[in-house]
Amino acid sequence: MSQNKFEMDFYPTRTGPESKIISRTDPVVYSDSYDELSKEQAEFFEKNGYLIFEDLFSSDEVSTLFDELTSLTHDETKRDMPQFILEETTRDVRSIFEIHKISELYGMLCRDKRILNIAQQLLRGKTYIHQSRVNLKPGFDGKEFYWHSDFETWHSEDGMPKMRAVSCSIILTKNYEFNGPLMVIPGSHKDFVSCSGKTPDEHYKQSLKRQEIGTPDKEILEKMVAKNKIVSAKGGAGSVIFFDCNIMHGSNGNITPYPRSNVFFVYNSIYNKLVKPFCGLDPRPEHIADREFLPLEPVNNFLESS
Ligand code: 6CS
Ligand code: FE
Repeated sequence: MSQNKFEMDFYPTRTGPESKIISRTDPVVYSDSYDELSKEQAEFFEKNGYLIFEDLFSSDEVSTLFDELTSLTHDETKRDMPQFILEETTRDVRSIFEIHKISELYGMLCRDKRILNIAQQLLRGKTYIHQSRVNLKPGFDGKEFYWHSDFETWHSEDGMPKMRAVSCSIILTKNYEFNGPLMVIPGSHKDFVSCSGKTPDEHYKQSLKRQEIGTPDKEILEKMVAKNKIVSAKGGAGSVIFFDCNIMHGSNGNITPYPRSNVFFVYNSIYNKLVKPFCGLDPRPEHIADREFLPLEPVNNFLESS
């Protein structure tokens, strides 16, 4: 029984020792008008759960973003802020959450019409940032992100009712096949993997470094990959990957000298605002899941507006 008296739990998870598949009952693409995305692009996203846009941002724009990121990560005083997640075994910065509030430049970037308009079409209507982060995955020491569905966590630990959110990942340093690019299982967004186990208190303190609870078991993963294979979302700096909130994804560690730094904006529909977490625990902190939001308005170009 969910903790939300008035909210049906359509995707119960972490309710016991069993892991099982629940079919998705939510649409994938909410709009049936084709302005930002062509019909073919919308149909590809509906079927596969992701879309890659090569060179959506120019190399000049990306180097401005990367310079800002470099100054943030080199500022030792920031490293102890709650938004900064360090790698489990080193003091390397693994992620910076709420980057759209910490940095005015990234705050404008998430409103840039080149990406916001795509999110608004996929989700039909106004959106807000549920979560933003930069995953740095530094050279030599960047650790992996094990297979998971973001929605499984956002539903269970943040109280996100339905699958009406999309992630936009902007590549800041080239994602080669060998430095830990995002890997997705195409089509896996149509099955909700209800995970076994129980959410520990303050789970995010562990899961953002290395996630175990809320990950699919191996048998289910093997079946998903046998059916849909794995796609590595490689791309040059400035390319963008949109992926559905429920697609099964992960990324390998990085032992090469090439950092794999991507910024992620999670757009949530204003009609899908968070309720009480379905796991029954207290909501996660606002820098991980925003609960006070203003609908985003698109800007022409993030550089002209910041
Ligand atoms: O818990 C979360 O919200 C974060 N965890 C992962 C592994 N991906 C989504 C998000 O960054
Ligand atoms: Fe994720």
